[in-house]
Amino acid sequence: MLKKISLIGVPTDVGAGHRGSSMGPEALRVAGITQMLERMGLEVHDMGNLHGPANPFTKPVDGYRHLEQVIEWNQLAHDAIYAELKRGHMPIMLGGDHCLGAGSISAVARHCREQNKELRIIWLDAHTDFNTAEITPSGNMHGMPVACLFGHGPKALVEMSGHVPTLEAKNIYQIGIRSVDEGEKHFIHEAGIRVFDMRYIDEVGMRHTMEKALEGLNDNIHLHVSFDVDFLDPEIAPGVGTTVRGGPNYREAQLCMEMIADTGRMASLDIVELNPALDVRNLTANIAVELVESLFGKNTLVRP
Ligand code: 6HN
Ligand code: MN
Ligand code: MN
Ligand code: MN
Repeated sequence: MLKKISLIGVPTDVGAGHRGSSMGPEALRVAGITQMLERMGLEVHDMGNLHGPANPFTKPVDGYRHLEQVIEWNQLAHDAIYAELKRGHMPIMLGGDHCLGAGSISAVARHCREQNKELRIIWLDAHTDFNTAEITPSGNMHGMPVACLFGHGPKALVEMSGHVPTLEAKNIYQIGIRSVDEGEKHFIHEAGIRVFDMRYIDEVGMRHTMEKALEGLNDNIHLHVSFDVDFLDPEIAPGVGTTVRGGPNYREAQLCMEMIADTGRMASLDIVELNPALDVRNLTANIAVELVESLFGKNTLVRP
């Protein structure tokens, strides 16, 4: 079966503390994401970029920076991704900062509800993104999408999927975590989210970690991958706004992607937080494209 892919560029950095992830979609195109997917035998529809409000680059108000713009961009992303799912395409969101995870996953959840499918999110990130206006250290809304999806946050985001909460603990696995804010720690624990942090990966390895995160997948589960590029160790991926040392190295990241590919079940994908303004000769964009190639099964061989 020929899989039809829709690339949706969402060029904004309204949720971040640094300017520049608005250039992410173009950097991924320059790194050859379309040609790579075509080489994999996929039919690629590049839908171009969405158009939304500019970044006013103002200070947080009541715990939220750029709330209005964040809502607008998320609604645009939600609508575009939902439309692609509805016509049977696999959407790949080219971000943009990770605040867009709220809109993207809301669209996927809406679609799953209509199709009577279960949803499983693999959240690849250095951060848990579980802040709220009350506990955020920065006011930056790219640190809040998971909390919004769990029903904690501004009404427009919390309700975007048409069902509150959009996600429950059983729907999400977080992998690669190594930076959790004080308030987030308690909150994550209370919510019961399975967090496979770097300590866990150090102790049991990426293989065992991914076996756990992918166990029990079946025909009735829609697998969504939310790939925050700061998941990767900054030595291989410096082009992000919020680098945290001690992430997966190149091979660990490849193994993670390859094991997802082996399931054959990925049905939607976000690539977020790539910041070309902080990158070196588009290195991080190129690495991201290589990893996405593995997510689509590049290295799948018949094994002995
Ligand atoms: N991201 N936890 C920090 C904050 O400001 O809330 C960093 C969030 C980073 C978010 O990388 O998607
Ligand atoms: Mn930042
Ligand atoms: Mn993130
Ligand atoms: Mn992150």
